[in-house]
Amino acid sequence: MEETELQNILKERVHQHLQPLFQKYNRDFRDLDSILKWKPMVLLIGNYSSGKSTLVNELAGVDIQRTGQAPTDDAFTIITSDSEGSQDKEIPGSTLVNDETLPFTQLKEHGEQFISHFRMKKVVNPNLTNMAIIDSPGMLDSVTEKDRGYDYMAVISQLAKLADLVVLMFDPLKAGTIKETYTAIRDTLPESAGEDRIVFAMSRIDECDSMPDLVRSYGTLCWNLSQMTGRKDIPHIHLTYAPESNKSSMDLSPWTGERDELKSKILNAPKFRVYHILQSLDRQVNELDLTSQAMETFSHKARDIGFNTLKFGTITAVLAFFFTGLLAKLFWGTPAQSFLEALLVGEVTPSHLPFPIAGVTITTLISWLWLSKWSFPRLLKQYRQDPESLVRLRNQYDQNLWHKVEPGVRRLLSQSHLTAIFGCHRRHRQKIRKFLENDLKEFYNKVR
Ligand SMILES: Nc1nc2c(ncn2[C@@H]2O[C@H](COP(=O)(O)OP(=O)(O)OP(=O)(O)O)[C@@H](O)[C@H]2O)c(=O)[nH]1
Ligand SMILES: [Mg+2]
Repeated sequence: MEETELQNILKERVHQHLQPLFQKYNRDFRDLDSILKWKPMVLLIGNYSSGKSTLVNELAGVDIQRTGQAPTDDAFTIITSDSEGSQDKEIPGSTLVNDETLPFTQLKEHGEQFISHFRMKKVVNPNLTNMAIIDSPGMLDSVTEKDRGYDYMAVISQLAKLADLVVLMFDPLKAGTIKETYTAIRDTLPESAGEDRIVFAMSRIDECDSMPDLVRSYGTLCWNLSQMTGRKDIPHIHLTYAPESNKSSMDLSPWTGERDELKSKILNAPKFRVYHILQSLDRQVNELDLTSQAMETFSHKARDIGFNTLKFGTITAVLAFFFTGLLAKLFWGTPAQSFLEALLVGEVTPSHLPFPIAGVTITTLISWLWLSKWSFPRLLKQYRQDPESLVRLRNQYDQNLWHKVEPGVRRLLSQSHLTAIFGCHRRHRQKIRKFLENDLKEFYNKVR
């Protein structure tokens, strides 16, 4: 089955079965919704002047992006082609963030400054009909978020979540020493893109004077990467150069294939699309499952205390019905004949009923107050302080998921009322489990 067809089926199922449950548990559906929309994407990020736009132009087949030494481009540009073959069409950020059919509506929150640095350019290129490449402003050392006027790292993070492949580009002159690159690798990317979706490249290797110079640059980048990622193994770094800019006197033939390999990885990104959606779904639906598990346990505990109060309340109400009149007679001498005495001699009249009815009303009221003002609030307080005891965390994966969902569960608990007793979380949870165990597996098998 074709990827686009699979994506459409997935989209329909997710909207039909999961969206209402995301809403029910107050979970943000927008990330999932965004990646189900539109076409596959590749995000190009990295140091300024590392050759991102040069690579984009090569892939697009036209010089659509401005290139130059020094930080050249300060915009996020989506390059794509459409089936109508519209060319040289530039769509401004304000249109992109307001178009519900595109996955960029969430970016609106970054404000005017960002929107004016966001655009889409259409080219005519069959390779880009079913995908888009996002060229980004180069990472710098000196700017602060304030200088850019928007939260650059947050934008990178959101785009990396959407992208099926993130290409991180370096160059030999600044082999990983840029502050923003450091932040991206250390904090931003691990949150938004799995390791398997990140590709590392060092371009402009033709600018190395000699082989020892290249080896030194490569070594520096490896060292810096290991410091930033905390990984012991060094990921594959594509050493590449733009053939038309080649200034080297060295023999670069051993690396001629690397640029082709990088380009083919980028152009093959649509193949990872469904897998990327499934990975996101897997994580988010498991988070939803953990949330519903916590709420199911809470409802269960609330039902337990509700049931106990009902049991105790019923017994005391029955006792109160028979004995209130007798007790009143013993303590206050009224009524002259209690309901129980009248019952034993078989002479019950309506005049014997006020005391039993009063007894039942008072015990019912006390039971209700006990439940609503004491035992339920106490239960709520206990789990608000320790929501983790509502779930069973079997392994590190569950622990990580819990870390993400805990604030949401706390919020749900703080909005909980006595009606939690009637919560039908078990049914919701069954639906979620069914999606994880049947639908998701079925799709994984299809893309395998
Ligand atoms: N020698 C050489 N020059 C290159 C190579 N790739 C790009 N350049 C040149 O390096 C300069 C920077 O390239 P860009 O493609 O503009 O780099 P960028 O990463 O898009 O830069 P910003 O948009 O400013 O972040 C340009 O003058 C390119 O012509 C290469 O492989 N070798
Ligand atoms: Mg550029």
